[in-house]
Amino acid sequence: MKQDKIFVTQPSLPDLDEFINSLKEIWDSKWITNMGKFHKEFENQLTNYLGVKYVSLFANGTMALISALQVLRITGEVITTPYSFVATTHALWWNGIKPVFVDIENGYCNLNPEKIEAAITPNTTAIMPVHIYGNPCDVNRIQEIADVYGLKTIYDAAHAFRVERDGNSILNFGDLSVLSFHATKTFNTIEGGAIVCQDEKTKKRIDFLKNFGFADEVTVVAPGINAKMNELQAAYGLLQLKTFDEQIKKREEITKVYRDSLIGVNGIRLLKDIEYIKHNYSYFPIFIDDTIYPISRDNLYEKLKEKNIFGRRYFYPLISEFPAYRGLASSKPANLPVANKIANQVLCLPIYPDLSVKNVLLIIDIIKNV
Ligand code: T4K
Repeated sequence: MKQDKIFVTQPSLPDLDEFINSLKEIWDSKWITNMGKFHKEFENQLTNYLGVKYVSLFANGTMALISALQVLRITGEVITTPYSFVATTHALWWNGIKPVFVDIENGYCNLNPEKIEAAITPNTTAIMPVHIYGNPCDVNRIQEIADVYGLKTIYDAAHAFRVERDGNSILNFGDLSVLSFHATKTFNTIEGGAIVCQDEKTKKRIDFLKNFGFADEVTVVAPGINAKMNELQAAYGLLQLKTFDEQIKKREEITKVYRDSLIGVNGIRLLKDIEYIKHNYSYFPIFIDDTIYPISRDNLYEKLKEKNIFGRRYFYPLISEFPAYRGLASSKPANLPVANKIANQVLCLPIYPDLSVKNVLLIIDIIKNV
């Protein structure tokens, strides 16, 4: 009998009866969007849960990224990573900003701070790194560079929900951090996102911008957009918060099984575990060196697929390889040797709270016995 399909991820959903109760309340009130009761409550609870100063909810992560650049009036050129989901760079393009790709470091696949300065020009206004797979960037070094050159820092923290460094939320670094609550993320509100900021004035500007620029009924202070999270998403998110710690525990258990079994397998590299990081175990990437491992990354990807196991090559191809961006000088493979190597080696294995250990062991068995 063929194995049921196992995808790279599967969303955890809140208890249906509890959600129906919330829906009944929304139905009775007839207040379904525009910063209602659930929106306010979800923002408050998230702010506490994440240990941050201000949270502003969005309809999705991409609208939050696009808006974050507007909030800080970023223009010209922005230094960013080619090793991410396309939305990171698309957000720049939608703002008429030129992305300047800088290579990543081998250890955690994050933007390499040592390569940033060489890419700065008089047009550079900001750095937009990504905490890829939820592993924190070198935030201190990046901030040092930003301070010297007078640049803003906007973190794409789509993967970094609840990640902490030395007991402090990683979202507290940089000018702004942007979260995604898409169905495929560790924390989901079906679609959804948020901007985390550090002061009240900025929070106000974010809230104006996500609501057409309205400051009150008759005052529009900026050319804003409609990027609000609705009441159904917010009610769903509130319920998710109740079970999130449990969900993370299950992810941690799965990570441990993968790590214990795959560490030391010839030709497979895992990301290093760091003690002072509180992880969210959002992804489990492995990196295949096919000069040592018996088959190529793509062959392993196909072999798993034959067995109904759908890993994903996040993040291949590099963003810099897509038609919209490949003509840029910074997209040249010679400028991005590490990113090119990693993109050709990576395979993200299935990980989600309801994935059984039996199925994890099955995946491991296939990988070890190709
Ligand atoms: N920045 C970064 C660094 C990001 O990773 C993302 C999103 C963003 C920004 C933008 O945030 P949002 O605007 O999306 O909030 C997925 C997601 O669509 C995308 O949100 C995510 N990154 C990216 C890494 O992955 P796909 O094209 O791989 O998704 P899809 O539909 O193939 O789903 C993957 C697997 O998940 C499926 O094979 C099965 C499972 N799945 C998916 C959905 C949608 C389910 O079981 N249920 C579902 O409802 O992009």
